[in-house]
Amino acid sequence: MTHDLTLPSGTPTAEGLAERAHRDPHRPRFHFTSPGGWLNDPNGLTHWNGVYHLFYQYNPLAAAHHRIHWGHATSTDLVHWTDEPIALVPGSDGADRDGCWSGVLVDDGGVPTIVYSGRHGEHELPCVARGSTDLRYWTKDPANPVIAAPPEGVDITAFRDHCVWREGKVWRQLIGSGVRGVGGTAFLYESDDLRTWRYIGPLLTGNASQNRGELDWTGTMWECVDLFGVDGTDVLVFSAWDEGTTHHPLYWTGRYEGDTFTPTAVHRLDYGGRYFYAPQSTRDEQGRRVMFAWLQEGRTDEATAEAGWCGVMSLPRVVTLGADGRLDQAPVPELTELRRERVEVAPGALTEPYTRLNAVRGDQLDIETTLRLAPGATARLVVRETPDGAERTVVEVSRTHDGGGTLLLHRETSSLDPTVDIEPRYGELPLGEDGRVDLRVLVDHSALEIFANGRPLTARIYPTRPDEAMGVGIGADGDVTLERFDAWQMASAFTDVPRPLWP
Ligand code: DQQ
Repeated sequence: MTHDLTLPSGTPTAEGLAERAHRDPHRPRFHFTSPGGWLNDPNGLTHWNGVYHLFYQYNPLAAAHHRIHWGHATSTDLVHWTDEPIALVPGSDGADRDGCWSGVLVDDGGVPTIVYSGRHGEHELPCVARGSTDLRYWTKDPANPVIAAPPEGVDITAFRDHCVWREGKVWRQLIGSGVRGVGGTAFLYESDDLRTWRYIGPLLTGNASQNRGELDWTGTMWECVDLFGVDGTDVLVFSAWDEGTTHHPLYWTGRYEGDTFTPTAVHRLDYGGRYFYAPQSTRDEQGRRVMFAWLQEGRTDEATAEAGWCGVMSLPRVVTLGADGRLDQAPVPELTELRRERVEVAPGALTEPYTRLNAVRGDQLDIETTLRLAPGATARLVVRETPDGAERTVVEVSRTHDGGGTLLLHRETSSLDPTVDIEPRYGELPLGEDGRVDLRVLVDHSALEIFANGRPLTARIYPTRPDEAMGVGIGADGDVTLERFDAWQMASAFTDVPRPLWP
């Protein structure tokens, strides 16, 4: 295989990337990361003959988004991953000369088939590749791109990313886009053979003039559209994008019927916003809806270039429909396999605003707690705290006097490095009976995933003294009862050696 080593001027070279990545204290150890270089969206998610396949947007040459390849890893348990040969490399010329952007994998009568966005210049068009039976080796279709241009007569903001499924005797496909001056959209196509596509029309179009600047703004383009049914409701997930800015993942609930999606409501998918971006899901062989997304960096391009790697894949999540008609999310139960020593805290009232738990320490932790909050009360869980308390990350759950709840992540003191993102993140928290909150916090070096009564908040944190920022504590203002608290050390999911950039 030959690789074009041309990188934009100023991009650090690939030399030592995997070694540098491996040494970085901010690199997670039980979340999937690329061997080095750049990782973004999950692609081609599938559970094929008992094996989970995770493909991902990958640049093995630098920790920068440039001439994106498709990396590939497999797992039988969603916990331990084996690096597989790179699946797609941009062509020396042709439709994907400048990158193999996001897409999906479908089973075409037993032939694994990838539908992806080939990038050429500043544009992306749909391409197809067929795989060997073990999904390791891929042959691009000579007819690529299989759709020559976006729909005629529509002034679009962009055109890329795919959701493809079999419906009766035909294939259907959504391509993410946006109608200039109107809003984000998903264009619907139909095909008999995955190669010749008939344009049907927009499945649904958002209104970009509504809620601009808000946390549920639907943007001017929808990236990575994902349509699926869950527990009797249809869901259309997309990532709201505008003029090069990746805003946040959202989802519509509603009804997909015929050629349209009739929406009921739009919701935030993860309160971390861009830290859980471009999600993709698959229905696994157990019938579960399993979702992954890309945890973007919150440090500068210079810092990531220096680190030799960037981008984290979320933990796999099971998505179900909650009683309130919104999605509930939880890490797959398989992850408990990595739990090691457990520390328990005795139940009782939390009477202090803060108590350091000297028995719990670490930067690889899984914490599960059940709290009961009276009206007006706030409970807090602190992680990654230095002994002097100068750096600490605070997860807060609150109950207002009128019965509402909030989940809030304070990152203002997560790092004393003035160049990293320390903006707080927050969202609405549905409370259980008597103010009950089931809170789970997974800490994996710079990656943080929080689940509060099924609502997720994902983010990144970069303490400047990572070896000291191991402290954990709890506290409350107001009347809070701790009904349960368990913390486990989490084992690493990867062997302790650098991984080859070109497996
Ligand atoms: N990332 C891909 C695109 C997609 C975006 C390029 C979302 O296909 O729209 O790497 O992060």
